[in-house]
Amino acid sequence: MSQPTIESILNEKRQFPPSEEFSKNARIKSLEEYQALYDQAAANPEQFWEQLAEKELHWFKKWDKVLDWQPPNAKWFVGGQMNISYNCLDRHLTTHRKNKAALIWEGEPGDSRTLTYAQLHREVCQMANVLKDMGVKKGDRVGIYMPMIPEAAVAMLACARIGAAHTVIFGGFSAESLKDRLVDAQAKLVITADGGWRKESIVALKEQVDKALELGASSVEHVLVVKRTGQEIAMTPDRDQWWHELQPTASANCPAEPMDSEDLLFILYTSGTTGKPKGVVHTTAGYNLYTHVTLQWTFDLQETDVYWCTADVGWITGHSYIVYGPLSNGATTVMYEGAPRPSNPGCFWDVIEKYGVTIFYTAPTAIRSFIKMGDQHPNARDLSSLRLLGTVGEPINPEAWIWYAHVIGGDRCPIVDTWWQTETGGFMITPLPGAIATKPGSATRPFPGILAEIVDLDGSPVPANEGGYLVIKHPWPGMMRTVYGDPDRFRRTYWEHIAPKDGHYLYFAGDGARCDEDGYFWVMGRVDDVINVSGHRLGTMEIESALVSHESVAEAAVVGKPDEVRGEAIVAFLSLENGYEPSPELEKALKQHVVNEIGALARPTEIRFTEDLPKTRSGKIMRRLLRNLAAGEEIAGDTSTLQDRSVLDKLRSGG
Ligand code: 6R9
Repeated sequence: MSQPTIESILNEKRQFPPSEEFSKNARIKSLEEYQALYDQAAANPEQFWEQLAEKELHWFKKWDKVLDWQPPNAKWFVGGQMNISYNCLDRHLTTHRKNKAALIWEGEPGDSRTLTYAQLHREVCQMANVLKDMGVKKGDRVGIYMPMIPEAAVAMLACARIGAAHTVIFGGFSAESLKDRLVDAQAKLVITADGGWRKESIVALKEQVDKALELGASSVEHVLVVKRTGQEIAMTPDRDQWWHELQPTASANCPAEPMDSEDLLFILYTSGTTGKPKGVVHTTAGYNLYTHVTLQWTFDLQETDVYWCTADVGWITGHSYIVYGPLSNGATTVMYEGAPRPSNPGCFWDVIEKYGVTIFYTAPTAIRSFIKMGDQHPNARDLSSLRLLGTVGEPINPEAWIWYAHVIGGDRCPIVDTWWQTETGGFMITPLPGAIATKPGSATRPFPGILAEIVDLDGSPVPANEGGYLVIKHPWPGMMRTVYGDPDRFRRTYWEHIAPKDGHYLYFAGDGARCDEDGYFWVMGRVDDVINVSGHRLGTMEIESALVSHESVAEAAVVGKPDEVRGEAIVAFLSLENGYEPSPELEKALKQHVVNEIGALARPTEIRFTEDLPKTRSGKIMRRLLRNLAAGEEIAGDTSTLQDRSVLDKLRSGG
């Protein structure tokens, strides 16, 4: 099995057109139909989105203006009022969907729950009322630190319902990371659970919240705790409340607050190129419309589909495509608390068989780990309910794509490889499965309304098949609006790397890509200091800051190296303070230190001690060389700017 290298992807020429059967029943049935939508949207994006906003969503008040674009600040549906929780719940209750399954949940220990639209609406209203009673008001921020249980979705929708912005923090983050995010967002309340399942063990979530508050998350006044794992936890009187004690008496009547289109919906923190994660800001109406339409067309949603996205709600994929996109469409969305592990390698396939999942959406890293676990697990289950597959998070190597299509999809299901980001809100480059022939390893063509291009640093388009920077030329409704509390960073990070072209601002995604002669995009990966481990974005600077905060570390440089299953693995090069010597114990302690500072997802795979790091004459660490070293490759390119060549020689010889 190999990683997507330039060679393997350049040599990939296979094409998979949709079957006639699939296209015939699809929402968008042909390349011509896609092209017509694309052309119409490109000619007049505002009109394109306006028509969809009218047709697809409920509005309390119509907008005055579709787009107000003062680069880099976009406002969509200015003057309009709506509520995404209303669009996800209330409007389905007057239809045949009232008693349709909204959320099917499968727990790690084998328990399960199904909530119909009416039941989900009821719980959301109850939690919204509890939040109000606990002092949460429109405009406040609420932290959500939860396992994958229905209450995570209930909490998000309850916040949206009363106009409080949520910031979901992935349950794998440490107390320290949780604290940083709660402080940055100035969260007033945190919704958590006693614990969550991680494979066979329990993660003590509430304990982490207690620690985060001790560490200085002083804006937090109250904590609402859902009982999940049942272990003994500390409850601070007046500050902490149990959900199961408040729910029974909470009123199920809570009308959705009319929100302005551009009111803050949520903040989601993501890694960037500095040590401090950025709070990506998404607002109400544009995000609702964008996730709604992209899901409907890309996953060709039909009324009877059972749709399962395996992401965690702590990431953007969970926000857009477990909770908001599916529910806004009135679909049935599956949520699974477990994870494949040696003792239960077939658990995903059991879920598909048990619920008759028709659409399955997962990540390349998961696919590669299934390949390792063996075909016997999926082969022993009935996967014939599946009709469409998706992937997201990193480039998929053609070999994994082919395996997915064959072993999981039975050569019958189209694969949608969706390229997008926390910042984009929803899918940007993706096949529409009834219309676009797929090529393994390519996310294919831009979604209608998305004007994507590959350019050089001056913003000039590069010729077909040449590598360059992936940019977007026109605003779209789901785009991030700013970095929370730091508009300057927003401008610098996304809008100033590439020069504006002919007065047009270009959104810089941070990815390198090429576009082939058929207009298909091939995303190659990050071009900045962000690495992608198992589909999770991590800033190398974040991990370096964590390492140098340890007393023994003088200097640290972190790079990614290719990894068969995870895509990239974390390698840290360290020099130590005087008085410290490299040892296996210190290595272990340093790895644990990173886990404490950031979370288990950032644990370095490898630590290499060195006397000095290779630097340029101006003192910049030459990461390019370290990447070569970590991968065991020849040092590529120019090394003439290196300050001291002997550093490199020592590193090569392992010293
Ligand atoms: C949705 C999500 C975004 C980064 C992005 C890119 C990589 C995501 C991809 C892909 C190639 C795909 N990425 N999908 N690369 N093909 N289909 O993953 O958001 O966590 O913000 O990561 O992930 O490098 O820039 P996020």
